[in-house]
Amino acid sequence: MHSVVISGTGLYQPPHTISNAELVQAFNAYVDLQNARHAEAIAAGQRQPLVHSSVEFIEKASGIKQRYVLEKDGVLDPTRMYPRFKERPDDQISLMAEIAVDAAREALAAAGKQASDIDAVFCASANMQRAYPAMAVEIQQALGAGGYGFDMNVACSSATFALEQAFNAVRSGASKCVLVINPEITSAHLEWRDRDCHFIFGDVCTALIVERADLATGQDQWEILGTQLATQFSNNIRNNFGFMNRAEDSDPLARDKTFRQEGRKVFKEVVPIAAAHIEAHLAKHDCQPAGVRRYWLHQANLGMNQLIIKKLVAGEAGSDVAPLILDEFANTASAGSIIAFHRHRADLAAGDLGVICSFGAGYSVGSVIVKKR
Ligand code: CO8
Repeated sequence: MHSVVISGTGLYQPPHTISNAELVQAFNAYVDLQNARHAEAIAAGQRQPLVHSSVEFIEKASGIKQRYVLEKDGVLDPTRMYPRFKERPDDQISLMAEIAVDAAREALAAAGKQASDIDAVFCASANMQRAYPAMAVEIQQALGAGGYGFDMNVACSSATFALEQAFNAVRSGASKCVLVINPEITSAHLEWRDRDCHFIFGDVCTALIVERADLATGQDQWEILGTQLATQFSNNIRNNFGFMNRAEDSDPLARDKTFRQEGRKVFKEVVPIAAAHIEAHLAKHDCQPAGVRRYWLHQANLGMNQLIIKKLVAGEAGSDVAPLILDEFANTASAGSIIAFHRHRADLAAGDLGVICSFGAGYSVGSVIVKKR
């Protein structure tokens, strides 16, 4: 078995931000339009009026202050409330692959590697732009990488689940250098007209280079000590969009064809699952939670991360031990813990231990224990 390192990371950050104030203004304008349109039915008691959103609620309930998006005008148009992307011809690179190539180039440069050094590409993300050809194969071709590629989806845990596949491929000798890439265009599958969740997500792409330690030449290397994945079925986070919709004669714009969740239940059920998962994984490596220098947690909700860190080390999220990026990026599905790792690791010293952990729909939880070399 070979030792395996993460030797480079990359981040594609979309060009537009939407502040909570902008988001709430657009949402409330949509609510007013809808209520005016259905005024008679509302007055007759046949329909409930829609209710305004508020910046105070969003910041208190989630910790999110803004999000990056690839397209802003469509989202903020109260007569539309979703992004406006142009359909691309088959001979043009897809939007998912385009942002992936950008993040991948940064990760390659950080690792001191050429695209031709890559012999596997795992495109792991909460939603895929199309069924086939795989985005991973498109990214492989656009970069000029070798080997093979495939797409995989485990919702918010896609990145950690892909890291385990990369770890296994490299340590077994099947691959030398794997690109794990997480293009998350959440704006296209968020229901921006739903007050309960319209503030939750943002767009981004992260990239990781996972390679054999004896072949790594980059300045910043993180040995992967172990990975642990778990799933447990739950309907509390769900999206019924899929290739069967047409054959089922279902409405492609129906509410269940975009992200929906029972946020309170998710919060309550996932926090103990994630904390116990991390603790058990560390125990397998004879480590105590307090011996971990940094936790790069999934970035869905400030309160969830506070509770997990309190359970693990009696500490606080948003501190040195568990940095937050969700205030700036919102929930970026599988990319959140990787953005935290990308942004907040330069100050750690050789020998320091860290844990990357994701949790989300499925339910799914994935943890990766790393040591700075
Ligand atoms: N403005 C003002 N008030 C509001 C708003 C709003 N926007 N929304 C709700 N309220 C009100 C409610 O009406 C309610 O009022 P009342 O008490 O009078 O009934 C009150 O605020 C409280 O509402 P909630 O109980 O819903 O609020 P919470 O405190 O639970 O906070 C959260 C809501 C922030 C959603 C919280 O529950 C949470 O973050 N839960 C965890 C969510 C989570 O981590 N989900 C993970 C899903 S991500 C994943 O796995 C990937 C999926 C694939 C990606 C898809 C991309 C699109």
